[in-house]
Amino acid sequence: MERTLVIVKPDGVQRGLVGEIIGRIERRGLRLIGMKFMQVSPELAARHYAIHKGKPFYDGLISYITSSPVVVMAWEGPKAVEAVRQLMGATNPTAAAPGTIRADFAVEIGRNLTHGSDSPDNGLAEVALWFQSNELASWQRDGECWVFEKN
Ligand code: D4T
Repeated sequence: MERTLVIVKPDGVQRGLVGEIIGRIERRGLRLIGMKFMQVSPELAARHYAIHKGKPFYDGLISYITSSPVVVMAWEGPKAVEAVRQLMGATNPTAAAPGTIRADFAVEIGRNLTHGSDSPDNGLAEVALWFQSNELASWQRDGECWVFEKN
């Protein structure tokens, strides 16, 4: 069972795409275990994007993610990381496959609507960075056995 952190970034919230994005992940069959609506602090943004510090797009990335509220979620399931990355599409929306969130709703890499963890290890680390353990629910969706072979 993997965990992945998903962020509906400020453009997704401002453009009214929260329900659309959550709906696609929900319909895929993954299990939502945590969700909050929040304004991201510069400190949290810097920790989340620490790997990009020093890159030319870093300052723009920090001001974008802190510019307006986001919806942050933790999702769980077998291959959850890969499944969410596939739903989102490539980082650059014009390189994303048709039918993905970024191809369907975005055009610019700096306004690409969503974040999804890029590996199972980062999924665990990012969920731990953004959520306290008491903000995560341990539960099973009814009918999950029809999506997950083992749970
Ligand atoms: P996130 O982390 O937001 O899900 O994006 P990805 O995992 O798909 O892509 P990433 O870590 O390589 O980039 C993080 C974030 O930086 C923005 N970005 C990236 C940008 O504005 N210009 C760039 O040239 C790159 C590479 C977009 C996503």
